[in-house]
Amino acid sequence: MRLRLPLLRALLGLAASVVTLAAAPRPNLIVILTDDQSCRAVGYENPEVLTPRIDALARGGTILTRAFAASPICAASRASLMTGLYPQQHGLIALQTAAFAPYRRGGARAAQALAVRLAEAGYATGFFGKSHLGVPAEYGFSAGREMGYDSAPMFAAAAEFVRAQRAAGRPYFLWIAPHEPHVPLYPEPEWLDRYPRDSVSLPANYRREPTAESLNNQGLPGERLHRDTGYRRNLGEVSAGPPRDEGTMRAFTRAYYAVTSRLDAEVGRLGDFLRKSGEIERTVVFFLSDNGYHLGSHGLGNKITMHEESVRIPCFVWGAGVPAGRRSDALVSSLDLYPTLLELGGASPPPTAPAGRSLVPLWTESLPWPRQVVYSECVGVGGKPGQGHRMARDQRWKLVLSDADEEFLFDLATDPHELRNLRGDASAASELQRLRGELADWMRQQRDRPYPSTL
Ligand SMILES: [Ca+2]
Repeated sequence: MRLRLPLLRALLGLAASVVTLAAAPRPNLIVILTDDQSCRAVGYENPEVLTPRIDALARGGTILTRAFAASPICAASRASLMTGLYPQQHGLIALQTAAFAPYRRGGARAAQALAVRLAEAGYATGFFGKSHLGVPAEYGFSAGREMGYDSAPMFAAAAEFVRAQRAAGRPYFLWIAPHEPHVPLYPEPEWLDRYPRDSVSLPANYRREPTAESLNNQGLPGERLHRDTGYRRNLGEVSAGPPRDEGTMRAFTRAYYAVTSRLDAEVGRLGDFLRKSGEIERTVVFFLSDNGYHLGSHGLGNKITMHEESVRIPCFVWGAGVPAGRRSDALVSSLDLYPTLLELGGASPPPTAPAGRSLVPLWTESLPWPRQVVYSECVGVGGKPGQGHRMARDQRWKLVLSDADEEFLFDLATDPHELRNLRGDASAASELQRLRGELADWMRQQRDRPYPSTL
């Protein structure tokens, strides 16, 4: 009998650890994904825009100041969030929603879908807002629906979903995707009036229209200068695309900020509910945008380019276990959301390894964040591969390669507005070589076209 005691103890110990694991609290997971929100449209980066509620939530958590979209275009970016893969891996390289079919119910890659993974891990799943990937129920969400431009009923339905899951005692994964501040911009007077006419400033790199460099090609042949003039339906018929004089650009930005403030009130209402109900103590909230927005920088509207204004996104994390009042300048990709949520939710690994890395160590460990270079791509605008740009960016330098075989190298420490291409500058030759190597390796992994040998 004595001989068996250690075995018994070991078994008891094992049983206890299994019980501990099973009882470990898993947080509820909420993602608030805004649409086309520039980093100029969060008050914690730009005091000119009034987002007091978003700012308060951000300061109550950890702000990720160097977060980048895997692709600065709506559907490709959203498909990356839902699959954990770069566009050239998942196949939805621009806006062609049909390319997401393999990730829908019955599709060959359906098990990769984020909501499917978390549902398998025991989470109730809910989706409220803009999908751009088809019906959310077909890619793993069991509650909610695609909803229109009015974010008030969207946030109300999301709060109702939270109440129902609380009552049922189930952990939940909630995705809220408001349309603001995507065009068309029609702010009500109560929001517009908060911004005195001509009060908004223009970016330091504002231009009336873009230069002809391929860097500023927004991807659609023949539409380089007028990518989104189809969106003249904004307040006062102001165009979202160039050319725009200073007055027009200010009027557009004013409307854009006003709808952002309207959204801010809804986000704040949800934040109040989570805090006052105590729900936030067992919930982690991620706030991010699917891409940035030009707002006249480089003479552009829209996004789609590898400029900072287009590819860098507002992003913060708030809630259970996340330190308050912190800013991190770690290089983060929107692709990191997927493995982060799987880790927090205790989900099993997906069929295809995610391209990002879990952000949890950013707030649980004091180790240095290992990523030295972050990548983004937008190579399929117009529905065809081979039109566009890809980027390798480290903490200081950015290299962009266009499909016209042009390279652009920026020193963000001395040129944060990306106005001087140092590609031919001898003093930056070693940086060019280094980032070329990084980008060429990454392009091989993505099965992108080969790095041009002539460069
Ligand atoms: Ca978008």
